[in-house]
Amino acid sequence: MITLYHCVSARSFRPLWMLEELGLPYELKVLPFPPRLEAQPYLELNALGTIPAFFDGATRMTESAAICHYLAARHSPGALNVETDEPDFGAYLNWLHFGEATLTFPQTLILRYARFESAERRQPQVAEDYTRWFLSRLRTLEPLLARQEFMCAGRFTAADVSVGYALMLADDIGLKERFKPAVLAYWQRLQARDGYQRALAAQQRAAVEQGVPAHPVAQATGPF
Ligand SMILES: N[C@@H](CCC(=O)N[C@@H](CS)C(=O)NCC(=O)O)C(=O)O
Repeated sequence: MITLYHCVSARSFRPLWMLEELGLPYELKVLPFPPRLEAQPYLELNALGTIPAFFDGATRMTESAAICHYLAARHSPGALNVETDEPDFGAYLNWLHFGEATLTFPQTLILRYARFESAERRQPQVAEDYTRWFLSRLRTLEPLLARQEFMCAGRFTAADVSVGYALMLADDIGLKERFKPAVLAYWQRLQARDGYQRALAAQQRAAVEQGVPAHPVAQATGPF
Protein backbone atom coordinates (compact mmCIF):
# COMPACT_ATOMS: atom_id res chain seq x y z
CA MET A 1 0.00 0.00 0.00
CA ILE A 2 1.25 3.48 -0.90
CA THR A 3 1.41 6.00 1.97
CA LEU A 4 1.62 9.74 1.27
CA TYR A 5 2.41 12.34 3.95
CA HIS A 6 0.76 15.58 2.96
CA CYS A 7 -0.06 19.14 4.04
CA VAL A 8 -3.17 20.71 2.50
CA SER A 9 -2.34 22.14 -0.95
CA ALA A 10 1.42 21.82 -0.38
CA ARG A 11 3.72 20.30 -3.02
CA SER A 12 2.54 16.87 -1.87
CA PHE A 13 -0.64 17.75 -3.80
CA ARG A 14 1.31 16.72 -6.93
CA PRO A 15 1.55 13.01 -5.97
CA LEU A 16 -1.97 13.12 -4.49
CA TRP A 17 -3.32 14.39 -7.82
CA MET A 18 -1.37 11.66 -9.65
CA LEU A 19 -2.77 8.97 -7.34
CA GLU A 20 -6.31 10.17 -8.05
CA GLU A 21 -5.71 10.40 -11.81
CA LEU A 22 -4.42 6.82 -11.70
CA GLY A 23 -7.13 5.48 -9.39
CA LEU A 24 -4.54 3.75 -7.17
CA PRO A 25 -5.26 2.76 -3.55
CA TYR A 26 -3.28 4.82 -1.01
CA GLU A 27 -3.26 6.01 2.56
CA LEU A 28 -3.17 9.79 3.03
CA LYS A 29 -1.67 11.16 6.23
CA VAL A 30 -2.31 14.89 6.61
CA LEU A 31 -0.01 16.95 8.82
CA PRO A 32 -0.33 20.54 10.09
CA PHE A 33 2.09 23.02 8.48
CA PRO A 34 5.02 23.21 8.95
CA PRO A 35 5.57 19.62 10.15
CA ARG A 36 9.06 20.46 11.53
CA LEU A 37 7.29 22.55 14.21
CA GLU A 38 3.73 21.17 14.29
CA ALA A 39 4.29 17.42 13.82
CA GLN A 40 7.79 16.68 15.12
CA PRO A 41 7.52 12.85 15.17
CA TYR A 42 7.43 13.19 11.35
CA LEU A 43 11.14 14.16 11.48
CA GLU A 44 11.86 10.48 12.11
CA LEU A 45 10.45 9.73 8.64
CA ASN A 46 11.92 12.78 6.92
CA ALA A 47 14.69 14.56 8.82
CA LEU A 48 14.22 17.69 6.68
CA GLY A 49 10.61 17.94 7.83
CA THR A 50 9.51 18.70 4.27
CA ILE A 51 6.39 17.44 2.55
CA PRO A 52 5.84 15.16 0.63
CA ALA A 53 7.12 11.88 1.99
CA PHE A 54 6.01 8.90 -0.07
CA PHE A 55 6.35 5.22 0.76
CA ASP A 56 5.67 2.32 -1.57
CA GLY A 57 7.00 -0.92 -0.08
CA ALA A 58 10.76 -0.42 0.33
CA THR A 59 10.69 2.77 -1.80
CA ARG A 60 10.91 6.11 0.05
CA MET A 61 10.81 9.41 -1.86
CA THR A 62 10.64 13.09 -0.86
CA GLU A 63 10.70 15.03 -4.16
CA SER A 64 7.24 15.79 -5.58
CA ALA A 65 8.18 15.83 -9.29
CA ALA A 66 10.19 12.61 -8.93
CA ILE A 67 7.22 10.88 -7.25
CA CYS A 68 4.99 11.95 -10.16
CA HIS A 69 7.54 10.46 -12.58
CA TYR A 70 7.74 7.24 -10.54
CA LEU A 71 3.96 6.81 -10.47
CA ALA A 72 3.54 7.61 -14.16
CA ALA A 73 6.37 5.31 -15.28
CA ARG A 74 5.26 2.44 -13.08
CA HIS A 75 1.49 2.69 -13.41
CA SER A 76 0.73 4.57 -16.62
CA PRO A 77 3.28 3.83 -19.38
CA GLY A 78 2.38 5.62 -22.60
CA ALA A 79 -0.42 7.59 -20.95
CA LEU A 80 0.53 9.81 -17.98
CA ASN A 81 4.16 8.87 -18.66
CA VAL A 82 6.00 9.81 -21.85
CA GLU A 83 8.23 6.95 -22.95
CA THR A 84 11.91 7.21 -23.95
CA ASP A 85 11.11 6.38 -27.60
CA GLU A 86 8.47 9.12 -27.95
CA PRO A 87 9.53 12.38 -29.66
CA ASP A 88 8.45 14.45 -26.64
CA PHE A 89 10.41 12.44 -24.04
CA GLY A 90 12.89 15.30 -23.52
CA ALA A 91 10.16 17.95 -23.42
CA TYR A 92 8.30 15.81 -20.87
CA LEU A 93 11.26 15.59 -18.49
CA ASN A 94 11.97 19.27 -18.98
CA TRP A 95 8.41 20.41 -18.08
CA LEU A 96 8.12 17.87 -15.26
CA HIS A 97 11.15 19.46 -13.58
CA PHE A 98 10.38 23.02 -14.73
CA GLY A 99 7.18 22.89 -12.64
CA GLU A 100 9.16 22.47 -9.42
CA ALA A 101 12.66 23.83 -10.04
CA THR A 102 11.76 26.91 -12.10
CA LEU A 103 8.16 27.77 -11.18
CA THR A 104 7.64 26.74 -7.56
CA PHE A 105 11.01 27.96 -6.29
CA PRO A 106 10.27 31.74 -6.65
CA GLN A 107 6.84 31.16 -5.10
CA THR A 108 8.42 29.85 -1.90
CA LEU A 109 10.28 33.16 -1.55
CA ILE A 110 7.03 35.07 -2.03
CA LEU A 111 5.34 32.97 0.65
CA ARG A 112 8.23 33.31 3.05
CA TYR A 113 8.79 37.05 2.75
CA ALA A 114 5.13 38.10 2.39
CA ARG A 115 3.44 35.67 4.82
CA PHE A 116 5.47 33.18 6.82
CA GLU A 117 8.03 35.50 8.43
CA SER A 118 7.22 37.63 11.47
CA ALA A 119 6.03 41.17 10.66
CA GLU A 120 9.45 42.73 11.34
CA ARG A 121 11.26 40.21 9.10
CA ARG A 122 8.89 40.52 6.12
CA GLN A 123 10.40 41.91 2.93
CA PRO A 124 7.69 43.32 0.62
CA GLN A 125 10.29 44.24 -2.02
CA VAL A 126 11.64 40.68 -2.11
CA ALA A 127 8.08 39.31 -2.41
CA GLU A 128 7.27 41.70 -5.28
CA ASP A 129 10.57 40.99 -7.08
CA TYR A 130 9.97 37.22 -6.95
CA THR A 131 6.33 37.70 -7.98
CA ARG A 132 7.59 39.43 -11.12
CA TRP A 133 10.22 36.76 -11.61
CA PHE A 134 7.59 34.02 -11.33
CA LEU A 135 5.24 35.81 -13.77
CA SER A 136 8.03 36.32 -16.29
CA ARG A 137 8.83 32.60 -16.10
CA LEU A 138 5.15 31.87 -16.73
CA ARG A 139 5.37 33.97 -19.87
CA THR A 140 7.46 31.23 -21.48
CA LEU A 141 4.36 28.99 -21.27
CA GLU A 142 2.00 31.45 -22.94
CA PRO A 143 2.89 30.82 -26.63
CA LEU A 144 3.08 27.06 -26.05
CA LEU A 145 -0.33 26.85 -24.38
CA ALA A 146 -1.86 29.13 -27.03
CA ARG A 147 -0.94 26.40 -29.54
CA GLN A 148 -1.62 23.22 -27.58
CA GLU A 149 -3.90 21.85 -24.87
CA PHE A 150 -1.23 20.22 -22.67
CA MET A 151 2.46 20.72 -21.97
CA CYS A 152 3.71 17.95 -24.26
CA ALA A 153 3.02 14.70 -26.14
CA GLY A 154 -0.49 15.82 -27.19
CA ARG A 155 -2.04 14.46 -23.98
CA PHE A 156 -2.34 15.06 -20.23
CA THR A 157 0.81 13.74 -18.51
CA ALA A 158 2.67 13.98 -15.20
CA ALA A 159 4.29 17.17 -16.59
CA ASP A 160 0.85 18.82 -16.45
CA VAL A 161 0.49 17.79 -12.82
CA SER A 162 3.88 19.34 -12.03
CA VAL A 163 3.23 22.63 -13.84
CA GLY A 164 -0.45 22.58 -12.79
CA TYR A 165 0.49 22.49 -9.10
CA ALA A 166 2.62 25.62 -9.56
CA LEU A 167 -0.47 27.35 -11.02
CA MET A 168 -2.58 26.09 -8.11
CA LEU A 169 -0.11 27.59 -5.63
CA ALA A 170 -0.01 30.85 -7.62
CA ASP A 171 -3.81 30.94 -7.47
CA ASP A 172 -3.68 30.38 -3.68
CA ILE A 173 -1.18 33.25 -3.38
CA GLY A 174 -3.53 35.54 -5.32
CA LEU A 175 -1.62 35.71 -8.62
CA LYS A 176 -4.27 34.25 -10.93
CA GLU A 177 -5.44 37.71 -12.02
CA ARG A 178 -1.96 38.28 -13.45
CA PHE A 179 -1.98 35.11 -15.62
CA LYS A 180 -2.02 35.67 -19.39
CA PRO A 181 -5.06 34.27 -21.31
CA ALA A 182 -3.59 30.95 -22.52
CA VAL A 183 -2.12 30.09 -19.11
CA LEU A 184 -5.42 31.02 -17.44
CA ALA A 185 -7.40 28.83 -19.88
CA TYR A 186 -4.97 25.94 -19.28
CA TRP A 187 -5.34 26.32 -15.50
CA GLN A 188 -9.14 26.25 -15.89
CA ARG A 189 -8.90 23.07 -18.04
CA LEU A 190 -6.77 21.36 -15.41
CA GLN A 191 -9.14 22.32 -12.59
CA ALA A 192 -12.06 20.81 -14.51
CA ARG A 193 -10.44 17.34 -14.49
CA ASP A 194 -12.12 14.67 -12.36
CA GLY A 195 -8.72 13.60 -10.99
CA TYR A 196 -7.96 17.13 -9.79
CA GLN A 197 -11.39 17.48 -8.18
CA ARG A 198 -11.07 14.08 -6.48
CA ALA A 199 -7.66 15.08 -5.09
CA LEU A 200 -9.12 18.30 -3.65
CA ALA A 201 -11.98 16.34 -2.06
CA ALA A 202 -9.59 13.66 -0.70
CA GLN A 203 -7.38 16.20 1.08
CA GLN A 204 -10.37 18.00 2.59
CA ARG A 205 -11.90 14.73 3.81
CA ALA A 206 -8.63 13.45 5.27
CA ALA A 207 -7.85 16.79 6.97
CA VAL A 208 -11.25 16.86 8.67
CA GLU A 209 -11.08 13.17 9.68
CA GLN A 210 -7.53 13.61 11.06
CA GLY A 211 -8.31 16.87 12.89
CA VAL A 212 -5.89 18.99 10.86
CA PRO A 213 -6.76 22.56 9.72
CA ALA A 214 -8.10 22.27 6.15
CA HIS A 215 -6.84 25.61 4.82
CA PRO A 216 -4.15 25.64 2.10
CA VAL A 217 -0.52 26.02 3.13
CA ALA A 218 -0.43 29.40 1.33
CA GLN A 219 -2.87 30.73 3.96
CA ALA A 220 -0.72 29.63 6.89
CA THR A 221 0.69 32.51 8.89
CA GLY A 222 4.03 32.35 10.67
CA PRO A 223 6.38 33.22 12.09
CA PHE A 224 8.14 30.01 11.09
N1 LIG B 1 11.67 20.06 -3.90
C1 LIG B 1 10.80 19.50 -2.89
C2 LIG B 1 10.45 20.61 -1.91
C3 LIG B 1 9.68 20.13 -0.69
C4 LIG B 1 9.25 21.29 0.20
O1 LIG B 1 10.05 22.24 0.45
N2 LIG B 1 8.00 21.25 0.68
C5 LIG B 1 7.45 22.32 1.49
C6 LIG B 1 5.92 22.32 1.38
S1 LIG B 1 5.31 22.93 -0.14
C7 LIG B 1 7.72 22.08 2.96
O2 LIG B 1 7.60 20.97 3.41
N3 LIG B 1 8.03 23.16 3.73
C8 LIG B 1 8.12 23.07 5.15
C9 LIG B 1 9.48 23.39 5.69
O3 LIG B 1 10.37 23.75 4.90
O4 LIG B 1 9.67 23.27 6.90
C10 LIG B 1 9.56 18.91 -3.59
O5 LIG B 1 9.27 19.26 -4.74
O6 LIG B 1 8.88 18.06 -3.00
